[in-house]
Amino acid sequence: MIVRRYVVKDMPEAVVSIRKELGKDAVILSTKKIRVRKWLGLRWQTRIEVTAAAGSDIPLAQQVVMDRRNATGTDPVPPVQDENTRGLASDGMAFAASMRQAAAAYQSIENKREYQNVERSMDLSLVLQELAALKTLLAERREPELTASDTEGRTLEVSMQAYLEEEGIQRQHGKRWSQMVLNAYPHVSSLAEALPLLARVIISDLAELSQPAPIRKESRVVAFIGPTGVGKTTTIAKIAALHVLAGQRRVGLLTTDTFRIAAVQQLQTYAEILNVPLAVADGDDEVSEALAELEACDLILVDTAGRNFRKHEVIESTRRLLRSIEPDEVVLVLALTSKASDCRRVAELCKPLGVDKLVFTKLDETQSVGVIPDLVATFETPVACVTTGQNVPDDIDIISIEQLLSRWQGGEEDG
Ligand SMILES: Nc1nc2c(ncn2[C@@H]2O[C@H](COP(=O)(O)OP(=O)(O)OP(=O)(O)O)[C@@H](O)[C@H]2O)c(=O)[nH]1
Ligand SMILES: [Mg+2]
Repeated sequence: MIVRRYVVKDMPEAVVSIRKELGKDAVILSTKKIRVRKWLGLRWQTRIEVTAAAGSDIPLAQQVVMDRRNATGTDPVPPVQDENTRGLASDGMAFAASMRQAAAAYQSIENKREYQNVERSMDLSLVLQELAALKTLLAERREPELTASDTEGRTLEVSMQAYLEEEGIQRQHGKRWSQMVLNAYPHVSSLAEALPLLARVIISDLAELSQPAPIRKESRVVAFIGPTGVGKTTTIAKIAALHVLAGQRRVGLLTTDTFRIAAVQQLQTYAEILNVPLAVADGDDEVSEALAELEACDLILVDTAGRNFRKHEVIESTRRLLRSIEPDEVVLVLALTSKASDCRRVAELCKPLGVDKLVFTKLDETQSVGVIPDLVATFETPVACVTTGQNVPDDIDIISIEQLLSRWQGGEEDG
């Protein structure tokens, strides 16, 4: 027989702990009110000390509660302090009431009622959490057909999915990729072991799309679109600088961002440093004229104003703008510091505009890279490059998803 002592605020709390630790057949042997010191010993608070037991060698719970006698005559339960238990378990009434309270709370979770709307004390919400955990535990135990290794596999699957979700990967992919690891590597037993395998299955699942897709040699006009402040202009400056340094192509810059004060100035500064021409188009109707100014260039990088693509009119005006630019490639720039769900939404809204490639900026400001394979898989769009800081032209990488996911193997450093 196992005997445990609990110091709790009320009986529902005790019932939850006892059930969790000693099982559903545990019995309460004694209860008594005690006073404990709180707040660095400055205040006293009343608590209930509950002694419970579990094991095959104890009699029925009710008997024990009602009699409050040692069950076997040999068990080590301390003697019940009658003067303190009065009004609690001595007549079983208060205990029964507490049990009903706990059962009602349990039931309310079971029925998935919106308990947020019901006014509850902090204590009760703690009990509810405990009960929910207990319920999950019991539900898992209720599946006799699961073998130990099945259970292990499920736990690992849950850990993998939780990890991927935390990384910014939506559930549908997380589930599929975790399952692929378990199927392909049935002997894997820990998350640490599973992470490189997850990276491996993601890369094989993405196939060609996992390779970096820099601007194609044949592309002459490349337009960059994206939400405000994600780093479009800075990325364009970095890409322009790389091509200028490579010396293979005559680079020109075109900006259509006349919305923001100093936007033209920003690109003008880079153009001057790189010694490349800059054309400005103030509206769709000026685009062809601006492109004509850059006739001598064989790579034209087009900067656009950061927009809120959640607005229908923004999607429409971007569509008109792109139609006038007639780009060979459209690159959607997203910042890794944005919420994964927001990136996903923008990609979803922009994909119909003909997005060919993705660029992810601000890798230096985050540890999470999961949104990259997530979006690549969802939109079947490869990654042109990632950027890793504010320095032009250094902070840019044309990198594969395999290299990006190597971070999951504990190789990455903070900051
Ligand atoms: N940490 C970090 N900051 C970056 C990166 N790329 C750009 N930035 C910074 O992000 C800020 C916005 O960059 P811009 O290039 O002006 O962004 P944008 O998308 O052109 O902005 P709008 O044109 O206003 O929509 C600047 O402070 C950049 O220095 C990056 O990879 N890492
Ligand atoms: Mg800009």
